[in-house]
Amino acid sequence: MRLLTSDRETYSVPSYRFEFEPHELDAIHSCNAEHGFAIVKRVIGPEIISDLKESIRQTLNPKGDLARGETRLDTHFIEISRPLLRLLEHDGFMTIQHRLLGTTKLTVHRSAAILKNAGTGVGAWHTDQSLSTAPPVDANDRLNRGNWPNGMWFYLEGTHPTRGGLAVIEASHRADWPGPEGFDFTDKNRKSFHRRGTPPLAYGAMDVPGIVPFITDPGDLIIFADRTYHGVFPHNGTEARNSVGFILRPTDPPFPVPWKLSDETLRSLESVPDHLKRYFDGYTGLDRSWRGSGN
Ligand SMILES: O=C(O)CCC(=O)C(=O)O
Ligand SMILES: [Fe+2]
Repeated sequence: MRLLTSDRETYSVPSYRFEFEPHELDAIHSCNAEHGFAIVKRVIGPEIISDLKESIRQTLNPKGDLARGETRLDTHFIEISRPLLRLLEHDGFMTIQHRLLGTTKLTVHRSAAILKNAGTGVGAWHTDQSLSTAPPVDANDRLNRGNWPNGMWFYLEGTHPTRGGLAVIEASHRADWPGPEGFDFTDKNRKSFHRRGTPPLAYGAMDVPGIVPFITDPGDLIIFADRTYHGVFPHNGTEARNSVGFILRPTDPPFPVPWKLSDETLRSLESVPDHLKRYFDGYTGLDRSWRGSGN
């Protein structure tokens, strides 16, 4: 057990290895399968990092008016970001995707850019996965029903508990995970958990048993499994935090969705270079206005 000291608290972190070099494909896959997460060091270099940051700036903060404590999110980033699109040509990144997904025939599933300024509070604990068996309520609920990793993130300043860093709970991806000791799930779909005896609201403190706070460098890839629970530390740093998520899925079997691609999405797909078009075979986009009948 190593001890990690952040500004206010000291955490113990796992003694097993969870950081890998890009070529350690089997170890990356096994770590994610066994513990629910893995970090791959130095996947992308400084040029791609700065291109991605610039692309986030143009998309989320073109006027430079991001307020202190503000977070902005874009969920169709692959449709507007050339640097993100170019990751589909990046051997190191794609080889990891191939190993995790078990095939080279891949489709873009979803993408995100997040810009989080200093002064933001905790991002409450949750799983991205929809564990509902009812019909989906919205597009996120539909898209988050696959068994591929839900976390494929680059935190472009690196991540650290003192400045909006990501943390996961080890082994929380397992179907029989009972929740952290002393906590109950908030609802039947297990979206989050709360301390037993308190109201069933998503837990918003970073003192959960099993927490693994990440400390990464700018080019590192953070992987977590479909169901892995994660939370975000308050951002007590000085600079805005840039992160991008890029999730692919096997092209087969098809992943039908009940909404249509928007005209805007169709237009942006036309400008995808021919040799990358195959990654958009079955691309669904994300219609934020679509509502389903589930609950
Ligand atoms: O902003 C982060 O660090 C995590 C974001 C997240 O968990 C999500 O978008 O589902
Ligand atoms: Fe999440």
